[in-house]
Amino acid sequence: MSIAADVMQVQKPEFSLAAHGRTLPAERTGWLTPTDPAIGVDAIRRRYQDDGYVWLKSLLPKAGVIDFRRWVFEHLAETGLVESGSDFSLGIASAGGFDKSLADRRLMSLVRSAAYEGFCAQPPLARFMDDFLQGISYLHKRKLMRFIQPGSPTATPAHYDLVYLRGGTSRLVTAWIPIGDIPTEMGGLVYLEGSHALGVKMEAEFRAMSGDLSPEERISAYNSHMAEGGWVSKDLPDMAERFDTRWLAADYEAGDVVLHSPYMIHASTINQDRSRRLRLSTDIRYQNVDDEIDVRWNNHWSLGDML
Ligand SMILES: O=C(O)CCC(=O)C(=O)O
Repeated sequence: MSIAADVMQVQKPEFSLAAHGRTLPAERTGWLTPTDPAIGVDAIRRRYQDDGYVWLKSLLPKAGVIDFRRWVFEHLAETGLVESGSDFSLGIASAGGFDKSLADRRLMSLVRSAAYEGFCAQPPLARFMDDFLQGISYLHKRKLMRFIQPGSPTATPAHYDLVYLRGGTSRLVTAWIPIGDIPTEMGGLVYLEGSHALGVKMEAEFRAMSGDLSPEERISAYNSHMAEGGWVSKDLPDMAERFDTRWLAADYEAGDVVLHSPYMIHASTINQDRSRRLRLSTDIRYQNVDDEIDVRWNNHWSLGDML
């Protein structure tokens, strides 16, 4: 689909975006604006600053992304997660149950693998991030990869990322990378339109009232001033109403990369894919190497690491 055609896409009538038992009303839902990387890095940076995100179409070679998807599901197959005998690059979920504890252990191995390291450090992305950050880009070691089963209630509540990374610079950039196509019905990220300004305000309010906290607590997402363990809210329709704005969704394709500001509020919706595809994505964080680094992120992701 061309980028111009993407802009024209309309709400698919057969399903509604949903999360945490609530459906997003059409009038509170919109679409992300796609960006062609060919507009150049200065224009991309301007869009990122204006909108709090930039959805870069086909930044990465699609074949490499699909190949990595295949590799991940091959290594999760033993857990019963993927339909046996299917093409692993499709990532079709098995109809029966799977061994969640084994899958969690495998996932922790996969995020420590050379293959994943290579995927995240692939030259088109690394070079782009150097240009984007106007210096040498630093990729945080703690990197997350997530799979979401079709029909599962799992959805990421609304939050902004700085809450988890308050121990260094605020000049951070998150790259959210779909590993395979993630059309809206598969529950990709949704962004609260214009919310990077809200995140800045919330952060200033938090700083103003955090004088009673110890330095460790002040940078922890789980301090006593944070509602619901650092989440802003699980009620996405209520947030859109409260701030009189919309949640922006997209039909992401393999090869796309979305960059978002650490103040931009985002969430995910549930995976409702009728063809039972697993949603697979990674979210990784960059900054300029010369800015202060939050040392708590100098280790690989571990489940329950409270970061
Ligand atoms: O993929 C998800 O569900 C959440 C990702 C996220 O919160 C992020 O990229 O910052």
